[in-house]
This record gives sequence, structure tokens and C-alpha cells, in this order.
Amino acid sequence: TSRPIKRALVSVFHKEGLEVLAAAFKQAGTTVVSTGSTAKFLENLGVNVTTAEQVTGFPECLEGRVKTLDPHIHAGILADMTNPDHVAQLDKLGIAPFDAVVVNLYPFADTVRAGASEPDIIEKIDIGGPSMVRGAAKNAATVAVITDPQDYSVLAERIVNGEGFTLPERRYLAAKAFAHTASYDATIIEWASHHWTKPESLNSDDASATYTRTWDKAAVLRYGENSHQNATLFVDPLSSGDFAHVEQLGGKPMSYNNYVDADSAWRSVWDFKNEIAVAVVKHSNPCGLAIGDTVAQAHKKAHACDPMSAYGGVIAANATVTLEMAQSVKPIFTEVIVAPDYDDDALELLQTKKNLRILKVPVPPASHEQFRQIDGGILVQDMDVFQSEGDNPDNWTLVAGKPADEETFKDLQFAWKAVRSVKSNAILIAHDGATVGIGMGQVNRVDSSHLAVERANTLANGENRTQNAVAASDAFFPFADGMKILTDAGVKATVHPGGSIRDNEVFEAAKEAGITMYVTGTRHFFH
Ligand code: 93A
Repeated sequence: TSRPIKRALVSVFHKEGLEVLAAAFKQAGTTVVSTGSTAKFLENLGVNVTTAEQVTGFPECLEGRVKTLDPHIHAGILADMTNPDHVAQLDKLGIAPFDAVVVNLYPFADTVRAGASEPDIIEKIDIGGPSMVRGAAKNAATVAVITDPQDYSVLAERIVNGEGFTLPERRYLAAKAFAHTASYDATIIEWASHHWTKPESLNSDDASATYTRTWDKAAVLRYGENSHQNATLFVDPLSSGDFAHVEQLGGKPMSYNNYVDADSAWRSVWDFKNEIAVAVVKHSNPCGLAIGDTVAQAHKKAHACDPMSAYGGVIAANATVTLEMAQSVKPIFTEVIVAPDYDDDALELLQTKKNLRILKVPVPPASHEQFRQIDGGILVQDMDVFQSEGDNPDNWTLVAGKPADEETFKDLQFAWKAVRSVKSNAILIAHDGATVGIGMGQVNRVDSSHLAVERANTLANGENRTQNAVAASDAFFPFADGMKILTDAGVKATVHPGGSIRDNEVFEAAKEAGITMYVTGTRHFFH
């Protein structure tokens, strides 16, 4: 099933690595057909090249938009040379078949990432290239298609030894080529769906009725959530500088769990846009979250919430890490630290901890889609960010007690933001801009309330941290019982979404206990 490569079509945007092919073409005397700058490049390497124009008898036109889109090229790619009828037709038409097609496409994603203008981006939508690639891949019966420069060396070897590729090899290369053009198109769709949205005048179905996205393979991870699971990191081809394209300044390679936890921590500190915030996260849940006058102070307060759980945690800050903060981080065993930047002396100190992964992410998370796999499908939703009406404290309704004084109201606002990043059912107790007790991930709100109170006080070295603190709940209290646990513990004010059919019972319990209660009308489930 091997087919020697006697005639090859080469049209590549990226010229890297062509030297090895040029040498093979010269050695084997391969007939090479090529386009504009690729032809020049190969000629400079001493290859005898036939230009596409010579083959088509037609000049490249429209600034290169039409170079290879011609039957003299495409019949040569698509003729199945195992089919005698195709052989006879080519003969009659005076068209020679190709045995190999080497193409890589205009750099669409790179052009978008570089911030080019729309006309420049559009010019980088390759039409002729994908047509050749898809044609050659369809015709794997007789053509070998190479889209990956990593395959140049094996191609060169097969040209020189005169054997070419076997059918299974050509089919594998074809599958790879289809993946290449599919991901190329998906990147165009991602860009177009953000820039060319549906006008009022069209009532056709949404362009996203079929959800098409592609991800570039960025790293093979050591393993997944557990050591028996394989795992890979894929990144958005159109974005850069964000969390997935993170710059690592120290420590071992990131693991799957590191990425998950660091992403949670990173998002939770950026729920605070106007304050300096630090989060300590374990297993996607904060074990401490605080705001402060300085990043060092915010870290101290966050750590103090639950020093036991902070062991082996992930720390995120939304401000530049200072030496003072680095000094308090140093003695604590920490897996990952992520921040927009580091002072030089802080970085130097942190880098002395060889196992600490130090991540620099210059831009805050942007709101975007969130994916969740279910068996046989995928759920896509907008990411939960602080954007709802109920997230604005001006829209909160006082339903019990006196209006909170300034300090208490600040703590309520802090608690409301902080509870967003706690897994449901979430009850979060806070004081002085810091979490003091977090009840996370329970299957009922009573257990979450118990947990929050218990953790606040058992971790406090005898101090009562719930007395005069405030509490937030990510969703409504279905009954008054969860609320009573908080008021019994001395919490003086609470905030929650409201909306339960038993809201009145909950409000009454608050009134009876003499505490202040606000409802937001917005909830922040996080599962
Ligand atoms: O502008 S195109 O969509 N029209 C074409 O007919 C065409 N033929 C090849 N793009 C076309 N190509 C692309 O040009 C190839 O995919 C390759 O990326 C590039 C190589 O052109 P040159 O050899 O002139 O640099």
C-alpha cells in the first residue's frame, strides 16, 4: 500500500523546518509545485520549483486570495490513482497527480492575539490552504498530507528511501489534517461569534445553535485528579496572558489539582475589584479569604481563619505580593501562589522554596463561558460574576432589625462577596473584613451553619469569633433552623438572597433574636 512520493505540492505560511524537506527533494529529484513565497524559499535552498502559476496557467490574483484554487491543482490532489477511471481522466485533461501535499495555514489566531485590525484578521482566514488539506485528506487513498512540521523529518526520510507512506500511515496523517482544519475553523467561529453577532433584522437561529469551540494542547500533565488518570491542559487559542496561559516563576510543574484550586482562588480574589484581597484555597473551597489595607495584612487575616487547613493550600492575591507578605507565606507549606505581580525581593524569597509554584497572571479573569461535562453532553453557562442587581448593596432590603452601622454593613458586603466562592450549601461567618468560619459543601443549610460556627470557634484558640460577627448564605434559608444556629452563636447581622416560601419564619427568627437581616434577591450557588 506504500506509494512513492514523486510529485509534491508545498504551500506553507511558516517556513521553519523546510530545509530537511528541500534536501530530500533534491536528493530524490522530486517534482515540487509551490506557491509564491514558499517557492522562493525552496528555490533559495536550491530546489527546482514549478510555481502554482505555471501549473494553473493563471496568475495569483486578488492579493493572493486566489493562488491554488484551480482545477489543475485540485484535480491533481483529488484524483484517486487507484481508480482507473480517475487515472484516465487526468491523462485526458493533461493534469499530473500529487503524491504528497504539505500545507500550513495563515496564522489566524496569532493575528487576533496580536490585536490586529478586522481587515487584517479577515485576510488571515485561509481558504486555499484548508481546501488543499481537506482534499488531500479525503484522498488519503493515494495522497499523503502533512500539516505538522514535526512530520517533516519522516516525510523527508520516506521521499529519500522511495517508499512513501503506507495506507494506514496516510490515513492517520489525514485524520490529523482534518483535526487541523476543524480546529482552524473553530477558532474563526469563536472570533466571529464575538464580533459578528446576530442583527435584529435576522430571525434565523442563533449562530451558536451548534456549539463549536477548539482548544490548543498546551501541556500534558503528570496525571489527573488521581495518579491513575491521564490529563492534559488545553488553552483558548484566541486568548493570552490569562490564567490558562499563566507565567510560572518557580516551583514544580502545575498539576491538575493545582490548576483547579489556583483557578478557584484566583477568581475569588477578583470578586473584589476595589479592595486588596487574599484567598487561601483547598479543594476549590476557601479556607480563608480577607481584604486588608496591604496585601500582607489581607494574607495574615485570611490565614488566621483556618491555619490548619491552609497547610498545602493555594494562595491567591489580587495585588502585587510584597516582601512582607512573602515572609509570612514562607513558613507555611503552600502548593501554589498566584498574583498579578511580585516585588523583586518578594519573588526572590519565594523562589527559595523549591516546591512552591509561583504564578504570575497580569490580567484579572474576564467573564466568559463555563463548561461542565455530563454523560454524552456538555453544559455551557455564563460564568457567575458580581453583576446581578442583588450584588449591589443599594438594592438590598432590610427585613429584620435596625439598619446596620457602617462597620457591620462593610462586613456584610464582604461576606456576601466572599460566599460566592464557597461551594454550596455555603454559610460564611465574617468579621473585620475576614472570614472567621466557613461551612461549605454540605447537603443542607443546617449542617453548613453548624460547620461554620464550629469551625469559627474551635479554630480560634478559645476566642469566641462568632459573637458580633456577620453571616452570609449563598442561597435562601428554607427554614428558620439554620438561621437560629447562627443567632444562637451570637451573629449580629446576616445577608442572604431570600425567596423561600418560609421567608417570614426566617425573618421572624431574626427579629426574635434581635439581629439585622438583609435580603439581596440574588443567589450565588456554586456546585
Ligand atoms: O489566500 S488563500 O486563501 N488562497 C489560495 O488560493 C491559497 N493557496 C495557498 N490562501 C492560499 N494558500 C495559503 O498560502 C497556504 O495555506 C499557505 O499558508 C500560504 C502560502 O503562501 P505563500 O507560499 O505565498 O507564502
